Amino acid sequence: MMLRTISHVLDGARKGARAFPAAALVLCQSARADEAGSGYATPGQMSLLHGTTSVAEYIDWFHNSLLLPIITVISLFVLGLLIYVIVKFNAKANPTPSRTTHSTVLEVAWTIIPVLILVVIAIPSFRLLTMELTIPKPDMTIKVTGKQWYWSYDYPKEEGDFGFDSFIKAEKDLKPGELRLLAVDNEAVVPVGKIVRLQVTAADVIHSFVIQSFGVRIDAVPGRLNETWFKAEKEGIFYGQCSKICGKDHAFMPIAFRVLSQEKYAAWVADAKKKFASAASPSDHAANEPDTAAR
Ligand SMILES: [Cu+2]
Repeated sequence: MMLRTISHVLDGARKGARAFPAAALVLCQSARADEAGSGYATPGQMSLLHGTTSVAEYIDWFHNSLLLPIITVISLFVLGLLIYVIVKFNAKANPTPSRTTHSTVLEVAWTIIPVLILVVIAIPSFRLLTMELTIPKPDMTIKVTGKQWYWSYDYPKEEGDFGFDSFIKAEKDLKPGELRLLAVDNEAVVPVGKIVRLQVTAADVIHSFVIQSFGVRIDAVPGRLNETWFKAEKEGIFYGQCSKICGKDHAFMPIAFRVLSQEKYAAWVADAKKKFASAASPSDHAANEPDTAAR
């Protein structure tokens, strides 16, 4: 009951915070610059990538509207205290210092207030964790395998039964509009508005599968199948990167997910079944890996 009341208050604060014209928030908003469906950082961007799933939007709100204002107020408060002490209590201004060692009121206050702040942060934080960890009934599943240094995607029987490797595109192969260090030869493709369950693992060392715009961050651990999910609300191309130092080409194993309408997705699956059917297993073409082609 109390939790519900607090979460109502937070919802109100959330709406209020959206309209609150604090400088920091304005900065974040303008940096985002309405890049519809852009799943990558733009020059001069501040703050997080704009989310395209409910989880990513919640992360956005949690950071921009709750954590950022709290840390700003705390930092300014501490700065104010420091300046006050420096001016008011330096040896010149205050030659005979007070001998006070205890103040019950102060001690209770500096214990209780931080606890309350942490509780305010903890409630939406746990709610976010619940959103991330409770996987709704999926419409489809994709298996993602992190490898040194590329990703493999496997679409199970229900989705066409094929798999492929996804390598970074070398700079010389980039077509106009493709992004250096983010474009890949084979993008993973998913339909818009569908709940996609990701099963993430690794073949060699620990990697981490991260797509900021989807609010997805999960470790890829050899011998373990981790699960997460997302439901992309708009079409477009969304990029991510490996986020666990995994060896020399850690920085050159981008993740690219293309979100398409249901019809376009079906057409892609039909194509992909033919294109990737010849490879018995995705890792079979490991022989022609463009290993360090990125540089
Ligand atoms: Cu990696």
